[in-house]
Amino acid sequence: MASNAPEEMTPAEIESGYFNNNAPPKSLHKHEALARAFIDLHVEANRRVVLVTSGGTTVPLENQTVRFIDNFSAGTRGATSAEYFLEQGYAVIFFHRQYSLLPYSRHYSHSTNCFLDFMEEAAPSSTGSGDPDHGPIVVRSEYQDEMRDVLRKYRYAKRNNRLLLLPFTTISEYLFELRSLAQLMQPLKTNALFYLAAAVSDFFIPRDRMAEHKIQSSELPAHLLNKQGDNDASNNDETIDPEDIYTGGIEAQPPTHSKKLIIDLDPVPKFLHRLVDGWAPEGSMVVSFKLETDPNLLVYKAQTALKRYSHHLVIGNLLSTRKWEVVFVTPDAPYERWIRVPKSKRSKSLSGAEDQVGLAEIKKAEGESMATKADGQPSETALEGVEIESLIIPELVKLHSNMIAKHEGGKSQ
Ligand code: PAZ
Repeated sequence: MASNAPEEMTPAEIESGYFNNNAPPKSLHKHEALARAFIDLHVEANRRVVLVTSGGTTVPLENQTVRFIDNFSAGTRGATSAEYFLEQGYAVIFFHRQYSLLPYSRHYSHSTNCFLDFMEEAAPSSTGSGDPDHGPIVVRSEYQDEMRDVLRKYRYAKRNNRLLLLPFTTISEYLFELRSLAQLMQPLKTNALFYLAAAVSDFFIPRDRMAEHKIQSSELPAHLLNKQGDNDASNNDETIDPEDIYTGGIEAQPPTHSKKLIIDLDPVPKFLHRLVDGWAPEGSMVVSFKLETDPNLLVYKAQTALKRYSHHLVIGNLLSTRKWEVVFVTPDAPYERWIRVPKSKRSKSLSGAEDQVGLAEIKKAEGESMATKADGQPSETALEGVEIESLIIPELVKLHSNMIAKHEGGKSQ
């Protein structure tokens, strides 16, 4: 039977095409079992559960992967948001890129905050017990209060089973597990929230076109050629219409020179449609993120995503200002709402560009700022070193509560 061209396929056909042609991750069953037990516990307690996705997905170039394409995301947004969701009483499934930032431990991990800098060796005990040359390792006095606070919150979350950590690495692992997790969340009904902050690859190499072994950068002797069991894309003599070749605007034409590695990537199917319309529980809330670098595009792209997938909220952010401002784009009034950390409370960021704050909004409003202060936002003096997630999550929780109330109201009529 001839299959439809991708643009004519229904979302359900695209789903089966993808999941039938790519291998499920080895960890799928184990993660499903962990998630099922976690969800059951919180269904029983009638507690809200948020699935936070965090960090970037990789795109392997070889099946036995030596090289892969990756992206910038460190998982700061996801890990920080997870802490604020826990503070709001949610249980959190933290579905994250392996080795990216984690809730709580993020305060003391990775190169900028090496945990060793927080410690010192104290003087050996004066009581004479223990080795006089070996003082106990302690947290430096200036970090005691902050670390105690973080440690208490972390231990509370662990002791009360409020946080489930599930890792992914590749785009394929992400998609298989996202589908399973969303389906497992069905019994949560309106208590389920999806907070999709991961930076998911837009392009990938399908399994049937992926090299088995490490791609070679120099010619091999003839007797070693074709013994590698590669699914070499160059054997495919099907001609592709130039219209179908996406160059990302970088090259007018695909290069034809030799000695270049040309990687032929397919677009990753857009599964948000299926999440909203099939996998996620009815009445649950779905929030996606939209990242752009061009201020002129941000609001437009967020609005387009909202229209296309008919979900509940798109949170737009610019790469350069994401730690200080985001825009909530909703299907209902006020449609576009900016949340900003006040100027005096912005953390310093080496990668950010503070002079770009406001550009995405100002351009759109032709010089007029449409920024609204988040309702109930603490006063400026109370906002020492504010993380923008501390403003985003309470606003989101209000929207989720409104959705639940509406749903309940609708049922009782
Ligand atoms: O992980 P991080 O804090 O460095 O970055 C967060 C983010 C920019 C990846 C996230 O806020 C986001 O926009 N995620 C969606 C990206 C996208 O697919 O458009």
